[in-house]
Amino acid sequence: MQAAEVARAVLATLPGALCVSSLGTATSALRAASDDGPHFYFGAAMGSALAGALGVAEAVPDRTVVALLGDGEALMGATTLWSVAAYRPGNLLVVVLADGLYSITGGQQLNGALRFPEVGGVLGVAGTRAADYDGLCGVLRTVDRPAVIEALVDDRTWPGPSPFVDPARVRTRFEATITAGRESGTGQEQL
Ligand SMILES: Cc1ncc(C[n+]2csc(CCOP(=O)(O)OP(=O)(O)O)c2C)c(N)n1
Repeated sequence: MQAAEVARAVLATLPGALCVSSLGTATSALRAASDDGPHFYFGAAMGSALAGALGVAEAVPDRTVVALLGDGEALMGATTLWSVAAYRPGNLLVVVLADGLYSITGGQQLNGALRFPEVGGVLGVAGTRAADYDGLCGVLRTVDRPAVIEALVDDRTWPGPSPFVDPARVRTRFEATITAGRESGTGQEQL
């Protein structure tokens, strides 16, 4: 899969989800797949995106929350998986773009295998892998929550839009989306 296909699978399968993307490819992919929709894009703060998503999941328990993470990011912020295991938010899905590289800084290789599903299993968090678009859609529909999913990215086509975002604009749009969902009662169908 390409990173943008992973993001498209998330949006197609969970159309009302609140998405949080990590810096780099994940943010570019989510922007590409959603036509720069009002998601929570991290443009920096490597290692923080899962903590951010966990906070959103706790603050907005009636919406599905998806953390779309680069694999370098996921490793750097991996300790948050222990918090996910402790709080067990039933609305949180973690999707790791598993390409084995720190792409945005020049394609350096990550050390060793990722093993997020196995780590999830040890912690009591559902964990699985998906190698193609249809498989990923099926997993997103059916996996227990919280879950950590490794999505295989073996086509490293750059998604397109810049991963550098205006944090104030990101926050304002994201908050407005949550408020609008509360007022209209939409976005809750996916729980
Ligand atoms: C604490 C910290 N260390 C290093 C960096 C430099 N850096 C920015 S993005 C990145 C790679 C992120 O890797 P991954 O999450 O796999 O995303 P991708 O490169 O594929 O977009 C690195 C090392 C940083 N921003 N912050």
